Formats: sequence, C-alpha cells, structure tokens
Amino acid sequence: MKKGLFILMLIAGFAACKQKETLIEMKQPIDKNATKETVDLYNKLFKSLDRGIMLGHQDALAYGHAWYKEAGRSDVKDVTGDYPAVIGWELGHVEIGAEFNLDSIYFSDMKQYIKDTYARGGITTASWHGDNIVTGNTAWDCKQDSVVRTILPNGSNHAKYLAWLDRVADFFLDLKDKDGKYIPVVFRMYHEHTGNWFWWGNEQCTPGEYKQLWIMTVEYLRDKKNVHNLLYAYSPSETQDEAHFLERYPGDDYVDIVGYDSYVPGKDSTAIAKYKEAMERNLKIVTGYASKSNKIPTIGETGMESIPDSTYFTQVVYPLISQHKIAWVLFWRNAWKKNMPDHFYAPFIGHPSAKDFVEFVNKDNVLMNKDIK
Ligand code: BMA
Repeated sequence: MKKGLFILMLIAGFAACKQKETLIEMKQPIDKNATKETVDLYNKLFKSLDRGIMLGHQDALAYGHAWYKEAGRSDVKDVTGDYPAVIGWELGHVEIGAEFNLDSIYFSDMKQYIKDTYARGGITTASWHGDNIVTGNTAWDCKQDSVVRTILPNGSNHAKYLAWLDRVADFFLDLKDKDGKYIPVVFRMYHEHTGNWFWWGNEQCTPGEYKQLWIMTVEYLRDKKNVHNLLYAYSPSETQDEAHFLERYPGDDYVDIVGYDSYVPGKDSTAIAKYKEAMERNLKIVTGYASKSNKIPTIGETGMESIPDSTYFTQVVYPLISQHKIAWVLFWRNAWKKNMPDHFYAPFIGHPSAKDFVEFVNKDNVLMNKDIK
C-alpha cells in the first residue's frame, strides 16, 4: 500500500473513532427530533452535575419583594451580585389565551425574560398551573375526580384541551434567540401530583389516568405540534420511597429530568426537622432513580416561606443538598403584591437571611449564572 494512502486511511479511522466517541457520549432527550440546542442543554446538565448545584429562583426577573417590572432587576441579583443560573416561570392562563399569567406577568414580558436569560447563558424552566377545564376555576379546584378523564382521548373535553395545548405549544414555539433558533426550556408539567391539591392530583385521577395525561401531552406537543425545544421534567411532591415516586411515573421514554417539590412545613424548628427528614429521603429517591435511569436529578421547588431562620441556606439547605449530585435547587417566588408580604423564598436587600444567602451562593459547588456560561 502506498504510504500516502495508508496515512489517509489512518486519519479516516481516527476521525470515525472520534465521531463514534462523541455520539456515544452525547445523551439524547426523549424527543429524538429535539433541536441541537435542546440536546446541548441536556448534555450541559449532565456535565454540570460534576461541577455543582445550580441556584434557581422562580419569576426572578419579573418582580420581587415589593417591586414589579424593573428592567434588569432580580432580588437574588440585588443580594448576591449575579442572576440565578436557573429561572422558573409559570404558564398558568396561557391555555385560555390570557395576556398575563396567574401571577400577573405578561406573557410577552416572560418571553423577553427567557430570551435575556438564554442570551446570558442561563437556563429556563416552566411550570403550568393550568385551569380546571371542567369548572373553569383554577388548578386548585380539585373537588372532582373526573377532570383528567374528560381530557383523555374520547373524553368530553378532549378537543377543548388540545386547543389549550395548542396555546402552550405556541408559547414555546415563540421562544427564539437572536439568530432565530428555538430556545430550549425544561417543561415541569403536572407537578406535585402525589399530593391532592390540583385537578391532576392523586385523589383526582388514577395512576393510569395520570400517566395517560402525561403521555398524551408529550406526544401532542412533540409529535403533532412539532415542539422540539423541550426537556420534560417529572416533579411529584414529597414521596415515601421509590415505589411511591414511580407509582404515577409515565416511563423513562417520556421523562428527561426527575425531581421533587418540598417546603418547610411551618416556621419553627419542628418544621425544619420534618423538612430535613423529607429532603434527605427525597434526595435519595430522586438521585437514586436518576442514576439508574440516566436522567437528570433536580429539586423542582423548595423553600421556607419568609425565611424566619436566618441561617436556613447554609445550615439547613446546604448540608442536605451538598451530599448529592443534583442539577439545581429552585427556590420559589418572591411575591410582589402588597397582600402577600410574607410570600417570599429568597432574601431581598435588608432581610436577616441575606448574609447567609450570600455565603451559600459563594460555596464552590453552588452555581450562579456566571458559573454556567
Ligand atoms: C403558589 C403560590 C401562588 C402562585 C402559584 C403559581 O405556590 O406562590 O401564589 O399563584 O404558586 O405561581
């Protein structure tokens, strides 16, 4: 064989190996047609597990404690100097074609905040407290046990619900970056379903019905509406063990990210003790299942309302989460309305827990926006 040809073959061989290696290394989300940016985000999340835990805050850019819509502002940034790495948004009322969500954020503003976050290298996740389609009341109207059944194929509200999903799809399809590419989003839908406070809860539908609702939604958004910029996150409220966690799990083919929601159930030390116990248990369940099934583990929502314990972040949360590899911990929103002065989960300037929060975000393994660019 000519020397030149041999060298060429050698190079081609190396290139093929390299390509195969890259293919093997790349994790694929459940959407086989996911956009490149969505696959990249999924892989970025896997890589970030070795670096630390990203800090998340719900509604971070739209408002904060006692302020609403101030360009560039965020309570977390006011206190720490940087934006959270993960920002959560709430889609409730997008389904009915409203201009603003159930916490008074204009969807047009939300889209801009998501674009700004992406441009900064941050990550967006969305929850959806969609209305009760039977009564027209909120997601918390859970007196019936038949809402999900009416939504499933052949149900009396199936067609109407698909029209609601059309609006959800339109929202996601309207998220494009400056180059016109779809912005990837983590969709944490039908959450806290092991509780009984939403129409999709555990007393409101059977495990089979819940799984069908989930699968129907994924297949409709992905296969009918061609939404390919989503990663799907499964996030029950606290569960007792893996069997409980999986009782309503729609299957590995329908979930990219697993997590749970857990809050301090009160303001005193007894509540904190209960929280620690629930967090430890749920962190084990979620990280255990994630590593078995090759999914990303997260804490979907958490916090201590009004943070009465000024060392909550370094003394309660940090010792719990730093034992585990999880992609992020998302603290719930800081309400802006005057009638909800105690409804906040991250400190604002002047709050007694602000110093502790700064110490928390400065830990090497707690990641802010600047750490994940
Ligand atoms: C709940 C509360 C409500 C809010 C809802 C959806 O936990 O914060 O005030 O409307 O989430 O964001």
